[in-house]
Amino acid sequence: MGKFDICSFSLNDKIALVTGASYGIGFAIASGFASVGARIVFNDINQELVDMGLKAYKELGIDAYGYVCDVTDEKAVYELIDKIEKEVGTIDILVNNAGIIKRIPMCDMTASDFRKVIDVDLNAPFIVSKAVIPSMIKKGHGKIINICSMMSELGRETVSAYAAAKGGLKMLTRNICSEYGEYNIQCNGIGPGYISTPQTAPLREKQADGSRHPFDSFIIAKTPAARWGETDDLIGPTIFLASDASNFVNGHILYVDGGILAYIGKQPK
Ligand code: NAP
Ligand code: GCO
Repeated sequence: MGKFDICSFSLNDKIALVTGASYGIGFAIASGFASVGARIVFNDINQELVDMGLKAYKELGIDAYGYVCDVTDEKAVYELIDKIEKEVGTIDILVNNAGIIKRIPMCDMTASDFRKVIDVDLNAPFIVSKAVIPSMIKKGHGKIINICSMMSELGRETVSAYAAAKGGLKMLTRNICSEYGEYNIQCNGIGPGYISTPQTAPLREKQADGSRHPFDSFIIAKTPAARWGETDDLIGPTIFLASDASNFVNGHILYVDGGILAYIGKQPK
C-alpha cells in the first residue's frame, strides 16, 4: 500500500451489502458507494420492495443485486450471506440500515410491539454482523457500519423501544470494534439527524390549514443547520467509514445531524 492509499476514499472492487436499501437512507448510501466503485448488494423485506429498488438502481446506471430477506430471521440471513458469497463474492462492507420505528407512549405500548422494534433495530444488526464477520476475518479486513440515530443519545416521548434499540446499537458497535478490531475489522456507526424519508413523513405532514406540522417547526428550530437532512447528506460520511481513509477509526459514532447534538436550543425571546 502506497503512502497516500491510506487516505483513499475509493471503494473500487469492494462488495457492499446494505440492508433494507430499496429506498430511503439505505438506497442513498448504496448509490453513493457505487459512485466510488463498489458493487452493491441489498435486501428488503419483500419482492415488491426489492423490484422497486432494482429499478431505482438501474435508473442510476447501477447493476445492484437485490434479495428478499427478513433480517430478523437468523436462518434466512445465513442463507442470504451464503447466496451472496456464491453469486457475487465475499462481503467487504456491511451497512446495517434496515430499521423500524413505532411511536407509541411507553405505558400504552405492548411488550410485543417493544420486542418487534428491538428485533429489527438491534437483534438484526447482531445477526447480520455475526454472519459476515467470519469471512471478513478470513479476508483480513472488513467494515461494518451501523445506522444509529439521535436516539442513540437522546430520548423523547413515544420512542422508548426505538431509543432502547438505537442506544443498544451504539454499544453493539463499540463491542464489535472491541472484539474484532484485531482482525482489521472496523465497526463504526452513522448517527443521522432528522432526515426527510418515508419513516419521518408523519412528522412533517402539513396541518389542515396548510401550516407546518409542529414537530417539523420544532426540528428546524432544534437544528443549527435550520433544515431537515436529506438522504444524500449521509453519503460522504458513510463512504469515509467504508473506505481505507478510516482504517484507524473504530468504535466511533459519526453524527450527521446538522449540529443537533451540539446545541442547547434557542433561548426564549
Ligand atoms: P425506511 O424509509 O423505513 O427504510 C427502512 C427499510 O428497511 C425499508 O425498506 C424497510 O421495509 C426495511 N425493513 C424493515 N424491516 C425489515 C426487516 N425485518 N428485514 C429487512 N428489511 C426491513 O427508513 P429510513 O428512514 O430510510 O431509515 C433507514 C435507517 O436509518 C433505519 O435504521 C432508521 O432507524 C435509521 N434512521 C433514520 C432517520 C430518519 O430521520 N429517517 C434518522 C436516524 C436513523 P418496509 O418499507 O417494509 O418497512
Ligand atoms: C422520531 C424520529 C427519529 C428519527 C431519527 C433521529 O420519531 O423521533 O423518527 O427517531 O427517525 O432516528 O435520528
